[in-house]
Amino acid sequence: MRKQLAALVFLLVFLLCGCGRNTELDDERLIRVGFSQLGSESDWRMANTESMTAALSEKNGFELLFDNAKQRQENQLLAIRNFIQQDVDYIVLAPIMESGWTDVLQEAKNAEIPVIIVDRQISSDEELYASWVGSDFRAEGDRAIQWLEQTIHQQGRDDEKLRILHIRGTDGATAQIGRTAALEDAVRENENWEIAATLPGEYTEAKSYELVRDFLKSDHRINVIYSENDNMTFGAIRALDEAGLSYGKDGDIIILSFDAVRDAMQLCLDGKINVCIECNPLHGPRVAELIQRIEAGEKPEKQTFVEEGLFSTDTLTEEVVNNREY
Ligand code: GZL
Repeated sequence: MRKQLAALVFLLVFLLCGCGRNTELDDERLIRVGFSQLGSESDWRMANTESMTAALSEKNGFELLFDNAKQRQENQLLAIRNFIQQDVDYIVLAPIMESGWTDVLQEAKNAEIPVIIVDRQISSDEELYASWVGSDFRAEGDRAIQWLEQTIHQQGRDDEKLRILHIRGTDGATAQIGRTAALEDAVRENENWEIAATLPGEYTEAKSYELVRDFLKSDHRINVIYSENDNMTFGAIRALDEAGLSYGKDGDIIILSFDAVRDAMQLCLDGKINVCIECNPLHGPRVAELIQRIEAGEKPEKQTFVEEGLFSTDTLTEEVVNNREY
């Protein structure tokens, strides 16, 4: 009788401890994660990669298979299929754009490999991924517009014609969609505002510099630059300097810049950028926690938005800049 009872207890303990996703996983085995990063186009992206690779490290219990797609969606699709072939435990995807993922995510689902989406969103059915973590990009844009409306009002310029140079991020990226929509809606609502030009800067400093330089050859009549990331702002500033135009706190052109990476925050402190709208890249710990929760048998929420703010040249301090993690 005692032997039967002991066997029953052992069986119960064995069954109970197998409640996570990988019941055959013993504690020592590393969780194998395939991470498809879209590229290395900006300071923000480098900070994101650093955060992800630091969190999904061996000392944290992970074996990371990392792939940099160099800004090409086809490379991300190849990487994901490779991760499936290697039978990883999880796939993490930082998608370059929202469309084009359904087939490959269905393949991952068929292989019973959970997928976590990070940063930009995808348009595929949410049943094809376990969870998404990132920013509310429309809210970022609305935050920028609210600051601009308040600033123009405080300067007594409500009745002045505003010509806005819009430097847009990669077409189809959720960040571009949200930030652009906020600006376009604001221009419709403010009859004195107009978009002088929209330049497709693709989030890079080099492309933005070329486009702004060429624009300024034929048109200097702008009061505002709405730049959808800091690296494009750096390129624009280089072109403004070459054209001899003033900008920032004491200049003729107001600059709004998204991301709030350290170099942009320093320019904001120096009065060169009027406002930095924060976009938090430090998703590594959140993704690692999501994976651990799935391992423990939990079903995490489909979406997690990160907290973000805004820093203006009037309120920013040296201490805040020095304490920036990225
Ligand atoms: C935003 C991210 C954008 C950043 C850019 O979450 O997707 O891509 O704003 C980056 O700097 O290149």
